[in-house]
Amino acid sequence: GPDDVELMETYVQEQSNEATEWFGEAEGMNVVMIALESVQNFVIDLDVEGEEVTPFLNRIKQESFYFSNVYEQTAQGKSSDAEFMVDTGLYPLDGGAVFVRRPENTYNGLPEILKSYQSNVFHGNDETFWNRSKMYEALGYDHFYSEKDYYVTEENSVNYGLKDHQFFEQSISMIKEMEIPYLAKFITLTNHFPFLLDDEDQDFQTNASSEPIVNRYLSTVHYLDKSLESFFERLKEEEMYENTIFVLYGDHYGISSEYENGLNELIGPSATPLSRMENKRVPVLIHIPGLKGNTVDKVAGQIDIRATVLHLLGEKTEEYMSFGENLLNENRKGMVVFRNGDYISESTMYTNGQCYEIDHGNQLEEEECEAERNQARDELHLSDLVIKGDWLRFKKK
Ligand code: GP9
Repeated sequence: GPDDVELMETYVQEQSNEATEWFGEAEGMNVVMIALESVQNFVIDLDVEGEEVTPFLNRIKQESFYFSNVYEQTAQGKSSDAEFMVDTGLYPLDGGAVFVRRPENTYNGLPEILKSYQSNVFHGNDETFWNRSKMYEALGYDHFYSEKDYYVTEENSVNYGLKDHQFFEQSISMIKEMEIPYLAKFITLTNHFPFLLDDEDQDFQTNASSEPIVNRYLSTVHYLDKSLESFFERLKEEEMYENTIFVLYGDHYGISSEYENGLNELIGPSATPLSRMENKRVPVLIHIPGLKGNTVDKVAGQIDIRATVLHLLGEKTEEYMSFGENLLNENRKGMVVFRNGDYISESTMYTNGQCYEIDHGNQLEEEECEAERNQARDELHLSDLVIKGDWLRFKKK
């Protein structure tokens, strides 16, 4: 009830929300969010047989805030869990997808916080996938452009649906319809397991790995990177690039542990608990035209994206319940909680029932991880209470 809400508020205020020189840097700007389907961080700056896998991302990160040490925290809801964290700053559920199980809740979603913004979502798959159309209403989105709003044919589709390049191209006229300022969220699709591409879209083929899935993954990541490049070019042509803050994030792994050996052939070294953990990293970039940005290497999670974006937009994050921290605050603690209760911090991590030190990778006594494990448990428990009890209905802003 309302008392519990107060408890949660106290918790939220304890999170570090210090001012930084970047507070309000993007105030009033349009927000373009792009979910990068299955993009893991290892592809960034990766060179395969003399060719960059993601030349566009590698270049744009030089003029962006690039968060190089962000761990994905999704659970069974995969892509939808990533969206959920970005929009609400809450953890996904431990079983099932929160998008499917809790579409009737009140959430202080990003679209609700950004009251003066028109907020639309763009995605080339069916609107019922992950129960998106229902959940977007709960999150406060004004409109959802899904498969039925695009021109989709056999030729311009692959795997789950509309090819990314077409998806972005056709979205241009839809963005033009939006009132300024807007929040436009794009969810890409082509780089999805089992990573299929038509011959005409192939311009990065490799046998660098003995695992075909890994090779195909590199091709579809490269295709996504190229689609992003054309999207940015088109936005510039249409004068929709300036005055916009771009938020790009990888949603979850593409190469599951099953294909890990094929991955290690490319990125080495042979699998250790830490390197296996590091495979959970996804790229997060925030690009504001004309701003240099910088690279932030401190440990972070997807749950922190929302607080960081709100900070740049000049919104005081401590007013909103969230488990995220502003990633631009150098004094933040830097700890990532995973849905199964594992965690990683700057100094230690807990995974597969073992506590480890980060610097040397050696195993530690259980107690060395106990304080953080308790914190992880508390955060997950509080987040579950908020969702399962629909607490935010008491706090509608
Ligand atoms: C489907 C797409 C993929 O529309 O977002 O979802 P995933 O399988 O990656 O969770």
